[in-house]
Amino acid sequence: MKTVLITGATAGFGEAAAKRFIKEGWQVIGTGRRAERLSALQAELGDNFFPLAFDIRDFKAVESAISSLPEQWQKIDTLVNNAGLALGLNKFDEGDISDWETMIDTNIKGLLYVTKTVLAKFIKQEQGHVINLGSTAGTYPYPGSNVYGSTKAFVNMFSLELRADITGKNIRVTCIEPGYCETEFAVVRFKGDVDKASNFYQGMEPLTADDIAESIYWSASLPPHMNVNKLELMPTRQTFAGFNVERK
Ligand code: NDP
Ligand code: 8X3
Repeated sequence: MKTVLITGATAGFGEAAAKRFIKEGWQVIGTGRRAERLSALQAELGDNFFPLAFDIRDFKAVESAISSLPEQWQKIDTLVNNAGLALGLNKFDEGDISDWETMIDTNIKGLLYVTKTVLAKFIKQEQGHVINLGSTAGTYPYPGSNVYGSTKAFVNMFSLELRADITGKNIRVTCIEPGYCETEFAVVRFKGDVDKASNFYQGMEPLTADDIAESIYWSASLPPHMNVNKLELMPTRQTFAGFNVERK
């Protein structure tokens, strides 16, 4: 039986992906800070789901959680680096420094910490797959995306850099880069303002967590000689920001 470790399984893409992999007969290690949500998922999904609560911003916590896995959960085939967040939609000059730090610590440093820890297993096993959640925000700018979009540009690029570094080690690296998708993402971004979050997606039929779970599972389930380098997905009603021209 194959095992996938999914960071951020307490909501959104991570939770949907956990359900998708379980349905296909995989073992799933689901992580996140909200231990009670992980326990609820275990109750729903059964013994093939293993809850592992830790904060990805804390390297020691990452190492200790992953090394504490019971024997039958130690071999990991696929890592889904999904945990992440945006905070605020302010223009850069009105941005909040602690929000920037949280996004950088989570989306960049946390992702690196988990990758380093699990990659050591992949290198020993001579097999593995890292699937990162980048974003269209890492490729196309929009007002208010500044630091968030830049953290995702890091993820998009790091995915290619990692693949270059581990060539020949039989390890796959994929970056999934979605556009607007309605999860708890906007509720977190707007700091609990549920109305503002749902207005963000009004009338444009955003992607769903299940859509993204499908793309994650598809990338993971391809024959081992196939590597999806990157996969960019958008709702049909979303296109590119385009250039903004200010006329005198
Ligand atoms: P959600 O807010 O629904 O879920 C985010 C998950 O990340 C939660 O499970 C949360 O768990 C976890 N997480 C956040 N911070 C930490 C932390 N410090 N330590 C551990 N886990 C953490 O968002 P989505 O499912 O929409 O987003 C998932 C990923 O996809 C993110 O990286 C996001 O940037 C990216 N993305 C989202 C898009 C969208 O439009 N929704 C589009 C493109 C990319 P907990 O709070 O329990 O710790
Ligand atoms: C999330 C997509 O466009 O809301 O990464 O920033 S967007």
